[in-house]
Amino acid sequence: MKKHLISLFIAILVLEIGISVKAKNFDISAREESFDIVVNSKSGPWNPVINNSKNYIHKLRVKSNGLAPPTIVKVKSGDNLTLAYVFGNVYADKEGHPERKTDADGYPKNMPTYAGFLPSFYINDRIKHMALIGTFTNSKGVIVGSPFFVGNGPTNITVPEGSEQLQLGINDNLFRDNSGLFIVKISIND
Ligand SMILES: [Ca+2]
Repeated sequence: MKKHLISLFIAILVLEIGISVKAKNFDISAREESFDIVVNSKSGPWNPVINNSKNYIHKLRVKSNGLAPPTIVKVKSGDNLTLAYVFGNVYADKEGHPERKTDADGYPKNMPTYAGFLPSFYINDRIKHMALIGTFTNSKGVIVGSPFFVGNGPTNITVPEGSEQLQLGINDNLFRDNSGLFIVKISIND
């Protein structure tokens, strides 16, 4: 319970002081058993410039898109991770509108999206809008293996060879109108 209160405090802090659009880097080299991280609704799951073959930002919307970097967690290949949604909601647009609110599984029905591909286009088109997505990358942010659906989880996954980062973000393609965040628990070698 105490941990959840701390997470809630962090979430409120992030919302209040507006640092939410900045990348947050978490170093788990201390090998803690588990910890909670924040994934902001404006974070894409990978950098679409570095990974241009998996671009999800329409070329006419690059400058005004509002895309923020993913939440980045340093990892070690061979580690077994469990990712689980703890709490929080995000809105694709229209903040506060009940139909635009979802947890990390994404919208329960197909809702209209804006021009361009969603990140899920490169994984599985059935992944829902605003769902939580993960990918492993090398130290420069180049995708290793395939990005994957995380959702509410829990999702178990082994860090593949050659990857040094887990990146987490949202399945959307226009980020400036998003709001909210997810708190996600990461357990390592549990
Ligand atoms: Ca949006």
